[in-house]
Amino acid sequence: NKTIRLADYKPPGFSIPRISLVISLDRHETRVKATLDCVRQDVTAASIRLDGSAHMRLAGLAVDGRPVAESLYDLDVDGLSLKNVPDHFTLTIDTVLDPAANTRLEGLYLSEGCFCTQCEAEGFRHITFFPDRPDILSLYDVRIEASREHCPVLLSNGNRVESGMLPGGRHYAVWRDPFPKPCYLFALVAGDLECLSERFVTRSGRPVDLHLYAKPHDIGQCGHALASLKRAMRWDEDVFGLEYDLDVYNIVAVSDFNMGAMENKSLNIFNTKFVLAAAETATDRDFDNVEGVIGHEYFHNWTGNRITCRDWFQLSLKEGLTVFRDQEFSSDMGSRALKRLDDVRLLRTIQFPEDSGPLAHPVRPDSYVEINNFYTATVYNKGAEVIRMMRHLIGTEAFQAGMALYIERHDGQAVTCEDFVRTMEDAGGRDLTQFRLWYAQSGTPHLDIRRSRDETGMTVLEVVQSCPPTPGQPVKEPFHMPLLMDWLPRNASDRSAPRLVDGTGQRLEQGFLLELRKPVERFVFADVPVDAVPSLLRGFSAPVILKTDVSLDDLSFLARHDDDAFVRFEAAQTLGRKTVLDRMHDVPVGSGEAGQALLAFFTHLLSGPLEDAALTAELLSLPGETEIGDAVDALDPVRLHRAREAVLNTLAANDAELLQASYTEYRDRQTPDLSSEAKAIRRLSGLLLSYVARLEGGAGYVGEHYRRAFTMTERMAALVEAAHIPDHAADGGGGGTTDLLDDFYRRYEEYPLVIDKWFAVQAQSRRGDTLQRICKLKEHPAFTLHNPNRVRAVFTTFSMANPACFHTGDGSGYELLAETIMEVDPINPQVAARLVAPLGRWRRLEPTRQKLMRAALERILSCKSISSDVKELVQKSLQ
Ligand code: B3K
Ligand code: ZN
Repeated sequence: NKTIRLADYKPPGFSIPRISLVISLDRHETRVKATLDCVRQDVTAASIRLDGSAHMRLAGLAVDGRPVAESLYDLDVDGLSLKNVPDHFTLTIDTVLDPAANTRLEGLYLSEGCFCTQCEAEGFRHITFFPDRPDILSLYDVRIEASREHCPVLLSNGNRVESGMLPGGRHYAVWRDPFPKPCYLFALVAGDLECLSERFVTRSGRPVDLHLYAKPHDIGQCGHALASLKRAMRWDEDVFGLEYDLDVYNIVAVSDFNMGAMENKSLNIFNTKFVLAAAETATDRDFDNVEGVIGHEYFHNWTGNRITCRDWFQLSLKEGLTVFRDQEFSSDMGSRALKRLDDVRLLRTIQFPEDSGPLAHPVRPDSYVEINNFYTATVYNKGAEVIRMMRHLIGTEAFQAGMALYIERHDGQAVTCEDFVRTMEDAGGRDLTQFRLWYAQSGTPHLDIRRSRDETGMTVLEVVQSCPPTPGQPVKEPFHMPLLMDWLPRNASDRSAPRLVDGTGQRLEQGFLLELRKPVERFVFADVPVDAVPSLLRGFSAPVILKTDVSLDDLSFLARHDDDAFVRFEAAQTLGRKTVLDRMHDVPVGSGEAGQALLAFFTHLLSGPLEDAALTAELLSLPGETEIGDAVDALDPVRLHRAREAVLNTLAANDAELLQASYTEYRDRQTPDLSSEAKAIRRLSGLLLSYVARLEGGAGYVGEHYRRAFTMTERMAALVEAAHIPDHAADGGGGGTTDLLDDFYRRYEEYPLVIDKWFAVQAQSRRGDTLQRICKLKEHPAFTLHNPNRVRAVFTTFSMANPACFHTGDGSGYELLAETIMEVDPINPQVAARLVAPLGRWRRLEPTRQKLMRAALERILSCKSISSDVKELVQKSLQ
């Protein structure tokens, strides 16, 4: 298992301007004939190297039509080298594959009888021998042959240029893609699928046929995805001036898929989870996720496909940028403020822990063993934050001009993150030399901000930045970053206008945009009212961990009055965080200062008119255990869990009547539609239910909520609560775990995505016997280790979203996860590797759990046939 390094990058020795594929599909014996037009680029390259894999058989090799003697090529487990080739030649390669045996879901495989492919990052090498790297762009011509009965639909990239019948009940279709593309964007689908179609007319008047393919029983749930696609196409034209470039856009939904979706040129392949959505079977969040992922894959057509990555170290070039684009899209389609809070939460619960643990890596990694292990929250979500910070620093207008310049300069090329930053630098007329450290340095920076008054009455803000060591990077250089802030007068009628008189920054509409560059920066303001409260890191302007000297009193003020949703939310979260930590150190909620402030804030929120239901739901939520635990040394997660539970119970009891009244009010105001108002009301009533469920008679509310549910959002809100209630505590009114879970299962047996939810709520349960129940779920007839969604529903949920259960004191949670990883690994190494991260968190834990967790990792490592995917992560986790 070799380490690949960015420093070793070399341009390809040969280009392959054209490739033609003839693929004759068969479940067990698919034949692929590849014809490659090869042109020497590097005169010193004597031989051509083609990547391959042990999962296919080489059945023929010819140069310019003449079979190559065995002595003239070297075949090994991961490819073949062909010596003494001419400057320009045609290479013909025959391979034979067994798609039905492909459980790795990489390359060509079967999902419920439908042939499909996944080639990013390095799946194409499992289909034919090829220099499998993103900087080789080729024109594809693809002929697919298959049984007419089993595969009436035959799809590949580009346009269908021919089709017809073949003897023996078979037929064929020929697809030609007019755009050169890297092989990771190749795709093929063949199966018995139904289709939902629409037409989109681009702003320059070109009609595009949109087709969404799914299994016949799923097609009724595809409308929202198709409508989302149209919105995404229009949005990219309106916001970035980017138009779709082909006559057809196909999306196929399959149940067995390693990731969310894949942006193959004009033939996106999706996990059904991000396509199917109907109010009875999908939650509001599912609807939003479908829209976001449909948008994401569509936006890749420009940022990813037309302009692609030179090598996989540049993955964030397309992923960070495309996540940024999909976030903007979702913000424009729904609520910008709420979308930002969701994105911040994801960063804090997944990316920050990654960045402070053994798997920390820069947005542009310098080395990898398995590239699939680098499709991470750091590359994707921190990558998007890096783009957003650039926009803050150069300004929105310059950023938009930079995007246009990027497309103009690099369309049709395979480029680097450096190329992107240089374009932004040119467009903004700014030097981003220091800013580039965001691509190279890992770790989450910490900001410590203090305010003071100097002798002349000026207000001084001192900002100290630091970044803890991460693997391979013991010492960090300071980052260049935007800190958006403002001064909030205590008295709303105060008309004073603070001015920045010293320090780099400018006054914008949303506040002061301060620029940090040095380890310590001082900003001096004039005309700041004495009692003004600093509103810091507005909109979460940089992905940092913030520490301030803002008092509890000021936090209470910000939580009530700030006009920036993030700052408001963060002030409330800080009160919550402090209260939970106090409680963990045995300070009763009602007697600690933070606790008192939190209780008062809750009462204030619940007794006033609730202006914005969705934001109120956010303000009434406590930060999660993972997020709070991330700041605790020698953590005992069970102790933290109990403390947080105690705080929640106290909050519920303290405002029992108000909660019950608000809950009933909002429950009764629910309507089954998908308007943002209806969604906000469902969100708040679900949150309120989680509090009233803690009160005397709570199970009754839960049962009632479940029975009255019109939408999956309501039903799930109830089911999540029901799953926490131990059997014996149910009130007989049918609010208990077993009744509702059984009912749910019976109702939705035919809907795998809903059954995933059924598995997940149980894996997330606070019940004391959850671990035993998970072991039983593993034996359930509907459970399978072969379907990634199902594996994640149980094991990602349990290990990432149920700390108290995962971290049981005897280490049995760790063992269960380790065992599962070892079982999944031979089936699907990518899915197995994605389960490893929680076991890498041992350094944060108290000594006993540290030992137990390390033992679980050692156990995996001692397993003889472990994949390189899992091995890389386990080894790093142990370091
Ligand atoms: N680009 C794909 C991810 C492919 C994952 C390969 N292991 C999905 C996306 O980011 O759009
Ligand atoms: Zn992507």
